[in-house]
Amino acid sequence: MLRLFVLLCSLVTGVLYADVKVTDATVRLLPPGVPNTAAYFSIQNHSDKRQVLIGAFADFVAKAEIHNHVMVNDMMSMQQQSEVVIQPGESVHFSPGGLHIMLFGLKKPLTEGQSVTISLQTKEGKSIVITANVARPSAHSHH
Ligand SMILES: [Cu+2]
Repeated sequence: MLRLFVLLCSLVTGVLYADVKVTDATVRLLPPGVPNTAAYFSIQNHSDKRQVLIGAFADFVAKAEIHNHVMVNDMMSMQQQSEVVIQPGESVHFSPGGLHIMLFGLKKPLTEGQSVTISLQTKEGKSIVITANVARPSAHSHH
């Protein structure tokens, strides 16, 4: 049983390079016709160097950006982030209402349970490739 669980997890969540690990990667499934969506995951830095995310790429959308929700004049709005720093030994959570990968302009409709690939660019010029599972918002609860 445990082995099956581990296998399923590694299929659904993501991978990594070196000492950076991505887990619980999901892309929100929205109603047909909604052009933009978002990706969420947790990223853990097991290395002894800080990791700096500076951008994202996904071939199934026109454009991907790192976003955060911020308060501007008492209004919650989203802003693109030029850097997200993950200190050695720390984790950063991308989750609804906070950091997310904004996915603009879906090239074709997503389906529930589909796997999609997103890569995160680091300041060092590396790509962290994530396999994310397409899921309905209600199917995935976050802290
Ligand atoms: Cu956004």
